Amino acid sequence: MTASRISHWAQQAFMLTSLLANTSDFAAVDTSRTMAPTSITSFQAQFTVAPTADVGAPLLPNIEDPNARDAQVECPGYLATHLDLKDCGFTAQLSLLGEACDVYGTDIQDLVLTVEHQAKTRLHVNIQPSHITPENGSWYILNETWVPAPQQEECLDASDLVFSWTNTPSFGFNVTRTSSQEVIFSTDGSKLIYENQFIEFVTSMDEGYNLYGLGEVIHGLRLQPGLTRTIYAADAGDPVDGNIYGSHPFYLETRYPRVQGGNTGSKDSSTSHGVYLRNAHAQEILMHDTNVTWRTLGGDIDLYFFSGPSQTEVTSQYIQQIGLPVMQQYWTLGYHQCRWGYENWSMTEEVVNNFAKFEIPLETMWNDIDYMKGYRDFDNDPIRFPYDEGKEFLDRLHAKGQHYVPIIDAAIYHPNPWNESDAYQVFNDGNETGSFMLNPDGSLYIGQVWPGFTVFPDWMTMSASKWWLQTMAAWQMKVPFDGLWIDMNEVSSFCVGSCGSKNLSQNPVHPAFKLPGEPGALVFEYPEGFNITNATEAASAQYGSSTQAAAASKTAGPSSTTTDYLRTTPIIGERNINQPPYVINHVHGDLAVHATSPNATHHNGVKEYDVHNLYGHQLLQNTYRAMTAIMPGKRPFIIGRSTFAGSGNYSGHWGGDNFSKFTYMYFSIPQALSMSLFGLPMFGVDTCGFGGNSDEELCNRWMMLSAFFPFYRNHNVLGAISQEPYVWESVMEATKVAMNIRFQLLPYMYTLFYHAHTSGDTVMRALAWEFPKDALLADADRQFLLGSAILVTPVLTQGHTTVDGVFPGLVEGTDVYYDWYNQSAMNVPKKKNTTIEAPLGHIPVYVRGGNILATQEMRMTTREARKTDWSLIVAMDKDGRANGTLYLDDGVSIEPEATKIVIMGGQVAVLADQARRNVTTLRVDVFVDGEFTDLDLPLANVTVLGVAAPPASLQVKVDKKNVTACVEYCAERQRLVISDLQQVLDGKVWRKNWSLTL
Ligand code: MIG
Repeated sequence: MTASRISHWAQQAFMLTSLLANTSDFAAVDTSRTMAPTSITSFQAQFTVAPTADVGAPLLPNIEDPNARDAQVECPGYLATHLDLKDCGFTAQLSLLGEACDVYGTDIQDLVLTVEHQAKTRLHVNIQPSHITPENGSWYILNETWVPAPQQEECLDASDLVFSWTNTPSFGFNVTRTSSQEVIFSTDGSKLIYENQFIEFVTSMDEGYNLYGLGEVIHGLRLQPGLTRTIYAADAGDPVDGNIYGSHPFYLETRYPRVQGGNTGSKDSSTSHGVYLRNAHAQEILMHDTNVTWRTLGGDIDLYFFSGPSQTEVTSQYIQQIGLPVMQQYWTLGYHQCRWGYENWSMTEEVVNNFAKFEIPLETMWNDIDYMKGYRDFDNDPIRFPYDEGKEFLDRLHAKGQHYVPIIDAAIYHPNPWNESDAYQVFNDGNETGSFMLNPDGSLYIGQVWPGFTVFPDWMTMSASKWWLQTMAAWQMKVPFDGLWIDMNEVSSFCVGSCGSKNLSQNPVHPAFKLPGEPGALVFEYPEGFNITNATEAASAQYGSSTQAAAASKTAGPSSTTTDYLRTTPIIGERNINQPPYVINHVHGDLAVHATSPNATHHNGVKEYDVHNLYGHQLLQNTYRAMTAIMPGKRPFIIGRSTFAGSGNYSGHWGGDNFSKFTYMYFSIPQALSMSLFGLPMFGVDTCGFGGNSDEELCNRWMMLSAFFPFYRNHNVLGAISQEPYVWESVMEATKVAMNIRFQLLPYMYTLFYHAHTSGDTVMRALAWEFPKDALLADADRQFLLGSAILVTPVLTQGHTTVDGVFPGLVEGTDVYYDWYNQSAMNVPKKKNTTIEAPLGHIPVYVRGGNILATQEMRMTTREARKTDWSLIVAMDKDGRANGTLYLDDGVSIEPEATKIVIMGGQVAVLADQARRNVTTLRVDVFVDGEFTDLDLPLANVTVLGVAAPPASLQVKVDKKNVTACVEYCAERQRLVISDLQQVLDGKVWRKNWSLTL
């Protein structure tokens, strides 16, 4: 494995993960502790696929191969000639500067370089073969239909990014940001390698560089030298540092000014830029101490540079090009309950009822693959999830303002042609319309997933889109869902190649591994420290763990010294797409393992090899289109697993199969912050953990932490002990405390989504992005901000009752913070890192001075919460000022009939009264723009934080007229509360502009 800074515990987690991966995606069940019965669907009489079906060729990843050829040493590089000036840039020819090296493919003699100054802050550099013909044709150049290409905008003389190049010793180029006189990208002194199955370019970096992005990966926010980022969509249960579900070939680099004697307290901001390689092939980015080496297995070099110069600007420049995040419906910000193992309608409804009984808000109930008949999409199990019973349940759910989201898998069951009772109309419809992927010989590509042997929709045909829409629309009539959860879209297949082609008579087959809960399945682990916090339970669980360890060591495989690895020698002019000569460090080894194989063929002739990373994205696009047709005018709510650059334009995302470990609770923060960079703000992870059993302490901490993530869902693997928030009393109490804050912040979160949706702002933010001068925050990822106003500092370690955190700008005197709970300003600590009391059940949350939050109250659903009175929290900055924005609309429509933007400003001033005592005057101004009126509810109270002296008068005035209200000043907390305001403004707070003075 690649060395990384992530310490000991993370590496252990990785070992755990890879061991579990050997037994499929999840661990197994200790039946003695199972609270939720496992799925009833029986496989007993079925044919079980041999485990060898999912074993590929033995391959040694290139980065671990001591004998790997080094293209930089062996290859000649290129020479640029025939410069041709264009309106906003130029083109040139690149020709091979010597004999071909053909290291991992066939060298291309002639290339075309195109440079375009697309906008003041964006430069486009493209290199591709000069002749692309079907004969030499190994290039799949990414089609703009699938992934939009940023376009030429204004043609400016003075662009911020300048391209320069050299031919000595071979072609290399620099990108310089003129405003800061910085070279932000430089391939100078390295060689360009361009082969049919291997492209390499190298950019030099300053030591200690700060690089972010290049997802999807389970890693700290800042990526360190030594790490190799492999990008190849994989159904893999969150292995640390490995390639997982999504593909985001984009990075943000931040440079801090060098200051004598340390970096903190610089007067100057850091500068940041972004680099996007618009390429969907398997990629590997090697992070070395002083360079970053980028490799890809095909396509072209299609680079976009974003000049920033702040992190915030880079992100929005990038997100605006790949596609702005979809606006979410308001209710999607409510709480979601899910698990694998809610095995029938009544069990599902019982969970809903439990939430009501324990008075815990529940917005949305989810079902996993349990609801399906034999794991077939769009087909409910007639006994456990019949349609009529479901309709009645969903009617009751909807009447209470709650929602329903079921799972949909990517693969479609292929019925057994020799068994009439196995018929499956969804398959027939898709098959008749040519909607499924093929083998190179034109026959159906048949892999294997949960239902047995399956086919895979071909998103490169229009017929698949149509079939998907019609099938989904028909099913929605039977199961009136409100959103969809898209799983397995990497696209996952449990066997190598078209393994079902000759075996359909065996269908439905059982997967090669045991499902959790089946006899012989492995035993679940517990979170770190479980043996301390749950001594009795731990003793009885111990037998299980040792069984698991024994089983795991058996599956660990032969040691690397004895393995004969397959090495592919490139054949000139030919591509070997099944075994490419360059071996990426793929978590599943062979590209064909646990996914459709690279030779799976689309109806337009394109091979999966060239578009594998797009499969998930295209499925999300098609689901979005289908949902807009089924529910016209409504914003589709989709949570998808495999994503590509731009998927946020259609969908949200969850973190995939994490584990019930404190380690994974920590990783949820950097994963979320990376998703912010990728334009996927609707993100959250399986709260309390997916794989393994959770426990009271972990679930308590996690339910509180996730309350501050945009997507808030508790989800659990089949067979693990229950982990709904009411399972443990302390977890329930903690959940309510955190939810109470979340509900108050919902209007603020929704407003953040509006800004994300309209201008590419982020919702969850890294500290570094809000405080760009402070180099010490470059890798801060154990805390985060929600927008610019809310700082969250969670406990992420087992057994701890305090947490060390920073209050950026507090020591420096630029910022103030107010404790959410007692509303007092934080004292300035002696050192930056402050130890904060955080017993179980408490999550430290702060309001950053300078912000005004418009809040509402907690109710059991967002529908009810939206009917509650408004309040303002006015948190003053060090100069006694604050401001804020509120966005309002119907919370549902893609194009709302009316919207409203409220701008709020506040100010306090301290002056001496006649008795020479210090007194405060207050002014709050509200400006209203827009016609939306549905939420014209009363203002209840205004809480002003950071008021150093008592008010000069107790007479509140609104628009200069005296009004009746209560005024309370608490000197101890420096807090002023104006309450009982319901009668003022005719009880309609956002109807028109107003100002309040005191
Ligand atoms: O291979 O549908 O990530 O959330 O519970 C496992 C069953 C399939 C993987 C998803 C997980 C879901 C599970 N699925």
